[in-house]
Amino acid sequence: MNGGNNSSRQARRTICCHCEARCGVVVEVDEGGMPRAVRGDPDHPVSQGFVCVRGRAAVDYYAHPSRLNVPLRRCGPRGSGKFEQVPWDEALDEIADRIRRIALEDGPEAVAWLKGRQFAADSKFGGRLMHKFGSPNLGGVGLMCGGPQTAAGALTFGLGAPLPEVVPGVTRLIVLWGQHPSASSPPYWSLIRRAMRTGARLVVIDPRPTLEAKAADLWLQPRPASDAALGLAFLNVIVNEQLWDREFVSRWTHGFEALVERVARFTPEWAAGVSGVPADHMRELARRYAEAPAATLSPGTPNGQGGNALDFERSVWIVLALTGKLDREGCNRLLGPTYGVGNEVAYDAYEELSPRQRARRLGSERFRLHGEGTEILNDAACRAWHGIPYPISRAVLGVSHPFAVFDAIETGRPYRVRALLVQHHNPVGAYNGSARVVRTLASERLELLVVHELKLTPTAILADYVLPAASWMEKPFLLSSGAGTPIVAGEQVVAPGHERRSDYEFCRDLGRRLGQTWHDTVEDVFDEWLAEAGTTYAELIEGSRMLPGTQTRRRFEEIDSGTGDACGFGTPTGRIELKSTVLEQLGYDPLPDFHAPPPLDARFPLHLMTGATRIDATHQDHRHIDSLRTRHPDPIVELDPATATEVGVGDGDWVRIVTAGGRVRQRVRVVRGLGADRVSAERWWYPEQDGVQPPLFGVLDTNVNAHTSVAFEDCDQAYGGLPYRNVRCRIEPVCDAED
Ligand SMILES: Nc1nc2c(c(=O)[nH]1)N[C@H]1C(S)=C(S)[C@@H](COP(=O)(O)OP(=O)(O)OC[C@H]3O[C@@H](n4cnc5c(=O)[nH]c(N)nc54)[C@H](O)[C@@H]3O)O[C@H]1N2
Ligand SMILES: Nc1nc2c(c(=O)[nH]1)N[C@H]1C(S)=C(S)[C@@H](COP(=O)(O)OP(=O)(O)OC[C@H]3O[C@@H](n4cnc5c(=O)[nH]c(N)nc54)[C@H](O)[C@@H]3O)O[C@H]1N2
Ligand code: SF4
Ligand SMILES: [Mo]
Repeated sequence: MNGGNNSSRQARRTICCHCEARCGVVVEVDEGGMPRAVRGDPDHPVSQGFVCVRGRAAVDYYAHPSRLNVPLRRCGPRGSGKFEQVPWDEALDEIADRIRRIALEDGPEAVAWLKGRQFAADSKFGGRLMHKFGSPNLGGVGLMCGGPQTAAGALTFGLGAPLPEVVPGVTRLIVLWGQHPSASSPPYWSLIRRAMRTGARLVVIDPRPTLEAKAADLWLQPRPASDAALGLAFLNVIVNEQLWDREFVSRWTHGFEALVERVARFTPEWAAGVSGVPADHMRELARRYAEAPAATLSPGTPNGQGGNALDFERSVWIVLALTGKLDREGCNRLLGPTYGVGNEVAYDAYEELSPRQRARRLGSERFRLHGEGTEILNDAACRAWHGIPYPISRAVLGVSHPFAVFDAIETGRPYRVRALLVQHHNPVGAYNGSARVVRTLASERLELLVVHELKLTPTAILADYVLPAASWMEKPFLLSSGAGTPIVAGEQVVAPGHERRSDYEFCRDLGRRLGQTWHDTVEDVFDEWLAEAGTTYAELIEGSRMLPGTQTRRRFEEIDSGTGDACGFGTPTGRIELKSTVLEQLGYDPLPDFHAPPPLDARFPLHLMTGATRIDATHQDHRHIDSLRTRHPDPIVELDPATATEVGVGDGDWVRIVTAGGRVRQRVRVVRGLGADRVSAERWWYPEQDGVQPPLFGVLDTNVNAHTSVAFEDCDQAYGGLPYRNVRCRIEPVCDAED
C-alpha cells in the first residue's frame, strides 16, 4: 500500500460512501499510510458526528482480504472462476479493440453499460464514456431506486422530486411513506426526532411495524403494494373536503378539473377495501396534512410496485401541489440550477449522442418516457431553467431498460447487444429475476463482459475481465448535484492500493483508447465544475469543504411577471401539471389511476415485500465484513406469529419462500404486528460460498430476487419501473433432509 503521509498519524476528513446518508467522517491514518479508525465528524452540519456500524467498519471494508488488487482476464469457460493476471494496459487495449470492432460491425448501441448506486460524481463518468462512444444504452439501478419518484416529479413539476426539508420548530407534520430512515438514513431520522421534540407530528405509512411506525402519531398499515389506492383516496379527500389551496391551484397548476373528475370515484371507503387502511385514517391523514402550516411528504419504497409505481408517486406529488406546500420553509423544496451546473451537467456529453442513436435506446419504444418523453421533458425544463440543461433526469430518465438489455443479449431483438460494461454494480442480485440475469450473462451470446469491482461478486465471476476498483477512501469526493443542494468535498484518505483504479480512471483510460477527450485527473474535472463558483477542489478541501446550496431560480415570481415561456415550472405548460401533457402526448393516461395487482389466492396467499434496509448492510454488500455479519449471519424473512404458527415454524428456522417463478431459502424472524397476509425478505447472501457457476455464491439459493418477475407487462407502462415489491408467495417449512 503506498498512500498517506509516512511521518505521522493523520486525520483525514471525508464523506462515508456506504449509503446515501453521506455522513461526514474522520479517518485516522497511521504512519505507514494505513487507515486505522473511522469516527464521525462533529463539524459535519448534517451528520454532526454520527457514524453507524457500517461507517465504523469502513477500515475492515477497505482492507478486506477479498479486495481485488490486479486486473484479471478469464482463462477458462464462463463462470469457471479461472482467471489470469493481466497488465492494465493490455486489458484496456483488448477491451477497446473488441468494443470498437463490435461498433464497426453492429453500431455502438451493441455495447451497453450498467451501473449501480455510484457515489456522487462517479455516476457521471460512465455516461460520458457511452455517449461519446455513441451508445444510448446506459442503464442501471436508477430505474429501480428513486426512478419512478423522480420521473413523477419531472412530469408534475418539470424537475425531479421536491425534497422534504424538515425544519425543527417550523415543520409541523412529517409524512414518511414507505421509508425507513432509522436504517436507511440515520441522520435524517435524528432530524425528524429533533423536529418531533419541537412539536412536529409524525405519520408513517408502512406495512411493517417499524421503529418509525412505533414512534408515529398516526400509523397507516396498508397491504403491500396498495399505496396507489391510498394516494388516490388522499386526493379524493383533499378535493371533496375542499382542503386544497385555491389561490395556489389556480395560479400555478394545470388540469385541475380533469383531476377532480378522475378522483371522484376513489373514495376512502373504496381504498379501505384495497389497502385495509380504515377510511377514517385516510381522512385524518389528508386533514392533518392539508391543515398543517408546514408539512413534508415523501413517497419512498412504493417505487418498486411495478404497474402502479408512477401513478402512486404522481398522486403524492399532486397532493403536495393541491395544498401548495412547495418551496415554503419546512415543506418540500423543488431543486433548481446552482453553481457550475452548466459544466457539470454537460460533462456526461449527452448532447453528443445523436437523435438517431437516442431513438435506438433499448426499452424506449415500449416505455416511451425513456425515449420521446425524455426529450420533451428535457426541452421544457431547459427552457424554463434559463437554457441550462436539465440536471436531474439523466440518472433516471432516458435510460435503457435492464429487461430490454438482457432480452437483446439473449434474443438479438430488436438488435444484438454483444458487450456489456458493468461498474460499481452487482446486477445478478440487484435486478428482478437473478436466474435470468445469470443465464444471460453466462451465455456465449454475450461476447464481452467487463466488470469494474472491489471484489469478486456473482456478476464479476462471469466476466471476461474483472478490473480492480479503488474504494471511496482511495479517491477524492465531490458531491455537487448541480441542483441547489450544498456542494460537499471530501479528502482522498489514501492513494489507491496495489493496481486499483478509481471509477474515473477506468472511464478515462478506456475512453482515451476510444479517441475521447478526458481530463488528466478527477480533481481537474472537479475544478472545471467549481469554476463558476470561483473556487477549486483544493481550496474547498483546505477550507470549509462545503458551499451552501443556492437557487438561481425564482419560479413563482417569474411566472407571475409573465415573462413568456422562460418562466414557471419546467413542464410544457410552465405550470405544475396535475394532468400530464407529456403523458398525453405520448399516448398514456395523463391522470393517476389504480391498476389492481393479481389477487392473493390459495397457491400464493401472501404478499412478499423485499429489500427493507437494515443498518448492517448496504444492498448485497457488507456480508463479508465479520463485525457486521455476526450481527446478522443469514438472510431473514419476517413472518407474522400467525403465519409462523400456520407454517409450523419459529424464530431461526429455515423456510422456503415460493413464488410463481421458483423458491429460495431464508431464516424466520417472527415479528409481532406484521400482519398475517405479508412477509418481508432479503437479497443475496453468502459471499463466502464457492463462486464457481453453479453455485455462483449461492445467489439463486437464498436471494429473493432469484424469482421476481421479469415480464415487461408487470412493469409500469410509461416508465418501466421494475416490479420487485408487489410479489405474491407462500411459505413452506424446510425439512431436515433438505439441509
Ligand atoms: N428485490 C429487490 N431488489 C432491489 C431492491 C429492493 O429493495 N428489492 N433495491 C434496489 C435498489 S434501491 C438499488 S439502489 C439496487 C442496488 O444494487 P447495486 O448497486 O448493484 O448494489 P450492491 O449490491 O451494493 O452492489 C454494488 C457493488 O459495487 C461495488 N463497489 C463498492 N464501491 C465501489 C467503487 O467505488 N467502485 C466500484 N467500481 N465498485 C464499487 C461493491 O463491491 C458491490 O459489489 O438494488 C435494487 N434491487
Ligand atoms: N442501511 C442501509 N441504508 C441504505 C441502503 C441500504 O442498502 N442499507 N440503501 C440506500 C438506497 S440505494 C436506497 S434506495 C434507500 C432505500 O431506503 P428507504 O427508502 O428507506 O427504503 P427501504 O428501507 O427499502 O423500505 C422502506 C420501508 O418501506 C416499507 N415497505 C415495503 N413495502 C411497502 C409497500 O408496499 N408500501 C409501503 N407504504 N411501504 C412498504 C418497508 O417495510 C420499509 O420499512 O436507502 C439507502 N440507504
Ligand atoms: S449512515 Fe452509516 S453507512 Fe450511511 S453514510 Fe452514515 S456512516 Fe456511512
Ligand atoms: Mo437505491
